[in-house]
Amino acid sequence: MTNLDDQARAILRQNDMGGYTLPTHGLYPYQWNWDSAFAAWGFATFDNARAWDELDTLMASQWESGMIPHIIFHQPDPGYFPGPDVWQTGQSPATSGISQPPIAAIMARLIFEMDEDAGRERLRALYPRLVDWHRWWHEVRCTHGPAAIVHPWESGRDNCPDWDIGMDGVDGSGVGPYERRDLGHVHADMRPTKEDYDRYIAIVEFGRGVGWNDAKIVSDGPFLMADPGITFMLLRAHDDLAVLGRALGEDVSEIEGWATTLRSALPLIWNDALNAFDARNLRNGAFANILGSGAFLAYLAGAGNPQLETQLLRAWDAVNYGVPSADPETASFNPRKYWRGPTWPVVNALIAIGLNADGRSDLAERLRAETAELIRTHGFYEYFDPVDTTPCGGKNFTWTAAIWLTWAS
Ligand code: 9WN
Repeated sequence: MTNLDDQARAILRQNDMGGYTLPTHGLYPYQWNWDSAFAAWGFATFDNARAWDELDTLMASQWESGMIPHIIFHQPDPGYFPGPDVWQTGQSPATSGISQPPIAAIMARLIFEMDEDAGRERLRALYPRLVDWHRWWHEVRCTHGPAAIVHPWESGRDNCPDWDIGMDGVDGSGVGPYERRDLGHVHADMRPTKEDYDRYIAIVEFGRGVGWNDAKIVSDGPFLMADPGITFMLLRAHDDLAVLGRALGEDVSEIEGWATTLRSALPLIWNDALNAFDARNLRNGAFANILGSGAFLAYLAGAGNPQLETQLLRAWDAVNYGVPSADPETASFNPRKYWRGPTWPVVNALIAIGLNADGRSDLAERLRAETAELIRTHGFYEYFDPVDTTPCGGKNFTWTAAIWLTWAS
């Protein structure tokens, strides 16, 4: 047991609001979808029951459609914009109107396999909600083949260059005055620009205007892009959900069918010109033509290949610590700007799980060691400059603490 282990556990406890965990106090004062799934994995290293509680509170926010929203606004907090008054989804508890990377089944499998006896009944209770969420992704968001996102926030990699071509088509000029709250917590140089925010809010206003009708948002919304990151996480999550279903004695043929269909769509997000998986604007078919860290989540879904490895090593070798969120050898790279270059411990962990499964334990170990050094040097920050290690974003961050306990230490 090291002092850092103690600190990581203390961060999970401090951010625990009683059944759900905040990403960090101040900057993110609500429950976020994929943050919560990582938190559950972290809790499982020292409190198995609390891990399942975290997944329960997350899945309890499920909409009738099956969607699990990206934010659950359990208690009002003026410290975050846009809050429930902007989203106006009519849910109870209040939630946002979009989703986030579907990693809950991936984490549920990891947690279940840490203690199957303790987890079996907890999993049994959760399983139908996971299936309904995956069905929502398949029926609502995989109609073009790969997984589509209707807002950059759904990707979890908010303002990465992958989305620039889609955001170009969003008109943010009609958005009324609003006050951002993130800039009171973190320096503007590290955060998305005002132009980005105007467009983010314009997309929210569209969803609100159509009463959060899924079909209308997909057919007519201002933004629709295929996300390689979510596609690979969903594919892995389908496979893991099928494993969990079999452990419970369930018929998993429907889930296996979703996975087969999604896997057959992967050629649609392979960009020959880039020699990598790439985001795609589903309104006109154009590729983003930019290498983002979402591409490397291919390993998580068993979809790595030699060309992708060449690209991974090129981007990774161009920095010093961790896989960069955007290609360091392009003009848009910025090592401290949100998702436009920095490295995220959680993304590194997912890539490493994939690399290990692909037989590249040497690369997985390199990624672990680099991530651990960032955390050891600076503490549990949200993300880091991959060139000079500068810690960025929120501190005492839940998912960084969780990743330390489960993978990086
Ligand atoms: C919008 C909570 C979330 C993460 C995302 C990260 C950031 C929110 C924001 O924080 O997004 O969802 O306001 O910037 O990009 O991945 O889940 O930690």
